[in-house]
Amino acid sequence: MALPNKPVGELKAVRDPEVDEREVDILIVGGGMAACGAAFEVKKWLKDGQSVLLCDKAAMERSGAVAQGLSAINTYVGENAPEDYVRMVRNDLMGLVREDLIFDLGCHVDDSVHLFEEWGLPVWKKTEDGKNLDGKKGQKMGTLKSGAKPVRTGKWQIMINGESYKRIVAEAAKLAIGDDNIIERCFIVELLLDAKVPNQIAGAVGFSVRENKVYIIKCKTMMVACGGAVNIYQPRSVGEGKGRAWYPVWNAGSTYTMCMKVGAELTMMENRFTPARFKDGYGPVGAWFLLFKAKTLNGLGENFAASDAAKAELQKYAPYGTAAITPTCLRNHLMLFEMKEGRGPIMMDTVTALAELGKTMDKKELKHLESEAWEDFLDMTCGQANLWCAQDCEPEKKNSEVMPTEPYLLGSHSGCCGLWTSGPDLDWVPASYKIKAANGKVYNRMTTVNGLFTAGDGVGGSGHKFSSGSHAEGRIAAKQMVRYATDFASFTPTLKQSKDELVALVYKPVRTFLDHKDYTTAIDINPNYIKPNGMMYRLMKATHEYGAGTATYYMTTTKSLEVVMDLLATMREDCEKMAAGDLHELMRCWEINHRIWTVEAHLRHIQYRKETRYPGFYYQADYPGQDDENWFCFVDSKFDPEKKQWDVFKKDYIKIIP
Ligand code: SFD
Ligand code: AMP
Repeated sequence: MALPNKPVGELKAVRDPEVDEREVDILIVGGGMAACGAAFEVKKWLKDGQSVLLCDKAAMERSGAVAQGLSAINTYVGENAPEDYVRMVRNDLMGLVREDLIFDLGCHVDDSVHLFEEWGLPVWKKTEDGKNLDGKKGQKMGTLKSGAKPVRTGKWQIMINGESYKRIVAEAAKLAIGDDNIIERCFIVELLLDAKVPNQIAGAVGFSVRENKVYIIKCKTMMVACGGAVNIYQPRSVGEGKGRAWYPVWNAGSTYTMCMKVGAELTMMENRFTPARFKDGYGPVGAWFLLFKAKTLNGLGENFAASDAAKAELQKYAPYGTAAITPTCLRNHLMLFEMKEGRGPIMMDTVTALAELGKTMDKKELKHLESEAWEDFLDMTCGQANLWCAQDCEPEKKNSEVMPTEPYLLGSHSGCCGLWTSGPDLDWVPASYKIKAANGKVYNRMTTVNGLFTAGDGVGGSGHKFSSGSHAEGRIAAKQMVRYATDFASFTPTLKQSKDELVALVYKPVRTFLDHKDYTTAIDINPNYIKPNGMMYRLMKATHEYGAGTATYYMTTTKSLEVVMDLLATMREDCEKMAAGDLHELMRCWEINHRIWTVEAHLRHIQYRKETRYPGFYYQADYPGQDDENWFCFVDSKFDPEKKQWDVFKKDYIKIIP
C-alpha cells in the first residue's frame, strides 16, 4: 500500500521499530520496469492459494530509471529478426554476450510494447506518405499490433510521447496484483538464505522509509530487480547540483550487492557505461543522433568521427570498430581521443541538424520540429530543458556541449554487468548456460542461488534491453517463479536469524547514533560514528581517483587498483560504524553500503581481466588493447557468504548465432 508523502522534515528513527513479519510464495523486490513486468505477468500464472508481494523503496508511479518518463523505446524488434538483434547487441558489447538470453528477449520484447500502447502510451506513427505523427494524431494510424508503422529512429528504436510512461506501466502492475500485495517505501536491505536447505533463498529483510518499521518477509522464490548502480563515482555535477546524474540516482547497486552477498554468481561486472550526454543536464543523445541526424564536432568544428584518423583508430578494434554502427564504447573512445589531444570541447551540432531537416518543411512543421527537440528532454530529463532555458540556449541557434559522464553499472542499457542467470531450457542453449535447481530442472533467469531470479539491470551478459526489454524480462522471470513455487510447494522457508537479530542488523546505524549522539555538539562529527554523507564522499573520491573515474579520463592501473581495494576494505570496516538519526539517513546508510560492495565487485573484475575490452568505458593502462587469445571469455565472480571470500574466474563464451 502506498504511504503518503512525509510531513515537513525528516522522520526521527527510534531504537525499537515495529516489526511486520510476512510469508508469501513469491516476492518481487523493486518496482521498476522489470518488477512491473513481473507483477503484471505473475497474476496470469498464479495458482489458487499462491501469494505474491512486491516491495519498492519508492512509489511505483515514479520509481526507477523511467521515473521522469522516456521519449523513445529503444528495443522494438518489429520487422527485424531476433537473430539480428543478437548481432547488434554482440557487436555493441565487443563480442562477449549471452546470446541465448538476448535471443530469448528478442522473441518476447514486442509483446510488452504492444501492451504499453494498449494501456495508453502514445507511440509515434508513420503516415503512408512518410510523415511523422505523434501524440493523439499517431493513434489515428492504428496500433503497432494491428500493423501501424512506428517512427523508427535507428533500426531498433521507436519514438513515444513518454512523460507518463512509468505511471502507465505501474498502473497495470498495481491493478494486476492489487494494492494489498504491494509495499511502497520499503527498502530491502539483505536477502536471507534458508536455514535448512543449502543455497536456497528464503526471504528478505528491509525497512519502511516512512515509518519506524522493519519488514521480515519469507518466501519460496524471489526476484530482485532493483536496477543498476548510480553515484558510485564522483559525478561531474558539483555544488547544489551534486548527485545529479544520467541514470536514476536512487538505484544504489542493491541488485548486485544483495544477490552477491547470498552467494549468487556475478558476470561481466567489469563492464560499465559512461554515456556521452549533454553536459551538466545529462540529456540523452540518441534522439539527436538518430532522429535529428545531428553530428558531433570537435573544438575546431570538425566532424572528427568521420575523419581518416578516426577510421584508423576504429580499425584497431575490428570487427566491432569497423561494423556499420560503431559500438557505444568506441564512440566514446573517439570523443576522448579528441579531448585528450586538446581538440575539445565536443559539441552537438544541433543548429545544422535542425536547419537541414527544416529545409523541406513549412513554418508550422518547423515549429513542431523545434518543439520535438524540447519535448525529447521534457519527456525524459527535464533538467536538461531547464538548463537550456537557464543558458539561453535555443538548439536551432546555439550548439550544446556533450561529454562522457561518470561511470554507471547496469545490465539493461548499453552495458552488460549483472548476475549470471540461466537461459531458456531449449535444446539449442548450451548446457553451461543452464543452471539446474535442486530438482534438476532449469528455470529461465534464475541465478545460481536456488529460487532467486533477476531481470532488467540485474541480468548480466545481455545489454540493450532498455525499458521494454526489462519489462519483458520481468515477465519471463515471473512465469518461471510461479513454476518454481509450484514445483517446490512443500518447501517451507526457515530463517537462520531471529527476529531480534534482523532488527539489530537493519537498525544498527540508528542504535549507533542514539548511543553516541550526545558526545559532541556537532551532530555530524563524532569519534564513534560516521554519517553516510561522509562515507559517500570517501567512496566517490576513491573511485574517482583510482578506479578509472573521470579524474583520469577513465584510466586505471594495476597499482591504482591495489590502492582503491585497500581503501574499499577500510570503508567496509567503517560501514559498521555508520549512524542514522532519521529514516532518510538510514536509507542513505544502506544505499552507500550497497554501493561500496557493488563497486568493489566492479573493480575486482577490472583487476582480473588483463586487457582493455571496452576502450572509451575504461582503460587498464598496464593492459591496453584487447587480447582475444586469453580474454575472449566472460569474467565471473562469487562471494562465499560462509567463508566471506571472493572468487573471480573465467567462464566460456559460446557463439550461438553465426
Ligand atoms: O534515452 C528498490 N532507459 C531507456 N530505455 C528506453 O527504452 N528508451 C530510452 O530512451 C532510454 N533512455 C533512458 C533510460 C533510463 C534513464 C534514466 C534515462 C534515459 C534518463 C533505460 C531504462 O529506463 C532501463 O533500462 C530500465 O528502466 C531498467 O529496468 P529495471 O527494472 O532493471 O530498473 P528500474 O526501472 O530502474 O527499477 C528499479 C526499481 O528498484 C527499486 N529499488 N526497491 C526495494 N529495495 C531496494 N533496496 C531498492 N533499490 C532500488 C527502485 O525504486 C525501482 O522501482 S536513453 O538514455 O536511451
Ligand atoms: P542514448 O540516448 O545515447 O541512450 O541512445 C539511445 C539509443 O540510440 C540506444 O539504442 C543507442 O544505442 C542508440 N544510439 C545513440 N547514439 C547513437 C549513434 N551515434 N549511433 C547509433 N546508435 C546510437
